[in-house]
Amino acid sequence: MTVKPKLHVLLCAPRGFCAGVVRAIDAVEEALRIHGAPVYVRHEIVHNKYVVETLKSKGAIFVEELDEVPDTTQPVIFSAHGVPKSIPADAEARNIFAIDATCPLVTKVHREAELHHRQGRQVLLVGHAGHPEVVGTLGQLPSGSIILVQTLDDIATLQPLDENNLAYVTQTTLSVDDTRCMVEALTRRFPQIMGPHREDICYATTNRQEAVKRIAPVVDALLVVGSSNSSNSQRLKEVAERSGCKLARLVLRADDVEWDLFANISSLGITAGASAPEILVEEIMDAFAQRFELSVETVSTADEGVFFPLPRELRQAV
Ligand code: 0O3
Ligand code: SF4
Repeated sequence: MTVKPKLHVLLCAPRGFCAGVVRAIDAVEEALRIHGAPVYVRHEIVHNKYVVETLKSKGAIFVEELDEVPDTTQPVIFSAHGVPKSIPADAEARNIFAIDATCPLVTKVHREAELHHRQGRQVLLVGHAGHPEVVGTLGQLPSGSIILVQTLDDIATLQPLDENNLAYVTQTTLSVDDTRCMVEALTRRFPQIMGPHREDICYATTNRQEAVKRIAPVVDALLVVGSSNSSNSQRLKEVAERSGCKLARLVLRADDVEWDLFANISSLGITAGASAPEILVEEIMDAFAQRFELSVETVSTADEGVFFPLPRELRQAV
C-alpha cells in the first residue's frame, strides 16, 4: 500500500455563496415551483456554470437578451448583477412578467448614482468595462451621464464638466486595496467629490478578500473555487498572489485542478467566490483526499448573518 503525502488544508471562512447569490438562485427555483417550467433567465443568474446547468436541468432557459424570449406569460428573471433601466422598460412594453433578482446591494449603488444625478452631480463609476454589473449601473442614467474610470491613468486624464460637482460609485466586487487607491486618487484630484462612506464594495467581497489575506501568506498554494467570468472570484486569486502566495489558481471544479502543480505542496488554502456552491468545494476536497492524507482547519475571519428576502413578485405569490 502506498503512503499518501500529508497535506494541511486551511479553509477560508467566510467563502462561497453570499446573500445576494442565495436570493437570486432561490428566485429561479421559487419561480419554477410556482409557475412551472420554463422560466426564462436573462444572463447567467450568477457567474457559475454548475449553478446554471443545475437550473437548466430544472427547466430554466438562459438567454443573453430579452429579444431571445418568445411571447410568453412565463416569468423572465433578471440576473443578480443588475440590468440597465431600458431592460425592465422593454419587458413592460412587451407585457413580459419580469422578476428582478438584482442583489439589493447592487440596487443600492443604482439608487446612489440616480440620487447624485438628480442633485446635479456628474457621476463617476469605478469598475471594469463590459462587466454586466457595470453595464447595469451605467444604464441607470441617460446615456453618457456616467463616466467609467478603470485606472489611475483614467483619473489623471479625466476632464469633468465641473470638478467641484462630482460624485463616484463603484462596482461591488472590486479589489478592496485597488479601489482604496482609486478613491484616494479621486479625492486628491477632486477634493469636493462625494461618495459612499468608503466605497460600494459589498460585505461579502470584503470578507472573502480578508480571509484570503490571512491564509495566503502561510500556505504553499491556494485554490479559489469559482468561474473564470466571476469578477469577485478573480479578485480573490489576485489577492492571494499579492499576499505572497506563489501558486494561486481559480478552478471551477475538481476536473480543472492541474495536479502536477500541486504534487510537492504540504499546505493548501481553499476559498470560494460568492457564486460558487459549497458542493464544488467538497468535490475538490474529496479529489485532494484521494491523493493526500488531509488535515483540515477552518480559519474564520468574519461572521455573516446576512439574508435578503425574495424579490417582491415572488413574495406576493407565496
Ligand atoms: O460580479 P461577479 O462577476 O463577481 O458575479 P458572480 O460571480 O455571479 O457573483 C455574484 C456577485 C454579483 C451578482 C454582483 O455583485
Ligand atoms: Fe450582492 Fe455582494 Fe453578493 Fe454581489 S457579491 S450579489 S453585491 S452580496
